[in-house]
Amino acid sequence: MNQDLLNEEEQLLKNTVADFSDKVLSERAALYDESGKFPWDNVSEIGQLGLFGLTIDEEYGGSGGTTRQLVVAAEEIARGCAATSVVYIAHLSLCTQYINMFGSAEQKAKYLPGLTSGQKIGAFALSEPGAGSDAANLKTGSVKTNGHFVVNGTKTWISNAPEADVMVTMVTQDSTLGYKGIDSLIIDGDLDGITVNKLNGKMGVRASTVGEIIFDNCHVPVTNRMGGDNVGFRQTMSVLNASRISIGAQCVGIAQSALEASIDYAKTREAFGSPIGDLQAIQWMIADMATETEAARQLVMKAATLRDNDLPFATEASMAKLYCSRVAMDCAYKAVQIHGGTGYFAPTPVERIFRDARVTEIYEGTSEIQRLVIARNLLRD
Ligand code: COS
Repeated sequence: MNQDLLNEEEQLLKNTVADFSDKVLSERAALYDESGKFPWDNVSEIGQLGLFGLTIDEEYGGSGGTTRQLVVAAEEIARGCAATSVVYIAHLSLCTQYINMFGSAEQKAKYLPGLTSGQKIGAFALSEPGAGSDAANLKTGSVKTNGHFVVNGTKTWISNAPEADVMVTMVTQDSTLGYKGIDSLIIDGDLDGITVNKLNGKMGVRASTVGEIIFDNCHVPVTNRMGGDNVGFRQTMSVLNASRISIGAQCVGIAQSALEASIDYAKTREAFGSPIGDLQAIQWMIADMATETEAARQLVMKAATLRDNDLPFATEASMAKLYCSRVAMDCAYKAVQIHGGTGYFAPTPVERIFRDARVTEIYEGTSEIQRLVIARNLLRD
């Protein structure tokens, strides 16, 4: 055990990913932010490090490991490049993990090896123009016919969609049944009847490409449905519960990068005859950022440790997502304040971090949805 309360394996992983983050990801982050291009080289190197296999069964090409290890990796990736961490989490914690948790042996054997190596890119298609927070209200329809589900409808704001080879997609056989009519299908991105339009104009995490997916009489083999009738929504909620821990870790990485940039700047920038770090106003901001970031990290670790021990963790996962996204925003805000005019201009890292942090309060369940989940769980018990 060490100062970070990580065991030997976790610390080794942290050191490896931190080194990659410092030497590779953070060096490329500004350029990717500017270009908005999908970070193929980062993805390929993450694959070579074996990080796409974390928490996925070794039998299917994964590297096994714990949720704690996954959050250690996700935090470090996000510290170097928040956009790359979005690609990572959408691919691993949503798409790959969904198949790992709910796919049949045949589905896992077919899809997981490509996803865990990073040779195939995964996406998770739940949101629709009329169904974001109210996920059960989705309308993308599927009609079973001759060994296929014929899928029609539109998904939107789907991370990784423009590059995706595999899309775990939620559809309904009968929208009047609400959440009970929902199925989850594994859809190959190259099937006929799929059009993906890249969505431009994102405020932050710009290298994490996002798309609208239009299904027009897309024939998906019935063997690509995960589980039986009426289970898709509950499966989806379980996957989101787990993935919210990864998003919490991503927020801690963003907050940590804001803190580190602020400490560096406070040591070198001079005002009133000495480094601004000598000023109490700056010291207090740095102290608050460090305290909040550490508290956020421990909340993520608690949720991860509960999951690793097969204990209920959904409430803590939502608490982690809610609190850590707030901390990411707060630290990004203070980091820009500490940098003053410099921090308001690209390409200072904090200008980018400020924009990157904002979406964490929105995707994978808004802060309002996290509060709803936490309160419902507390009031039900
Ligand atoms: N974990 C496990 N099961 C859950 C769950 C959770 N967090 N939330 C709901 N369920 C289950 C319920 O237990 C219920 O199953 P049973 O009938 O077997 O008990 C079923 O799902 C329906 O639940 P509920 O009636 O609560 O559904 P609602 O439509 O009222 O609300 C919320 C569900 C709002 C919690 C859900 O729609 C949600 O999480 N929305 C946000 C979705 C999201 O994160 N979108 C972002 C897109 S991905 S980037």
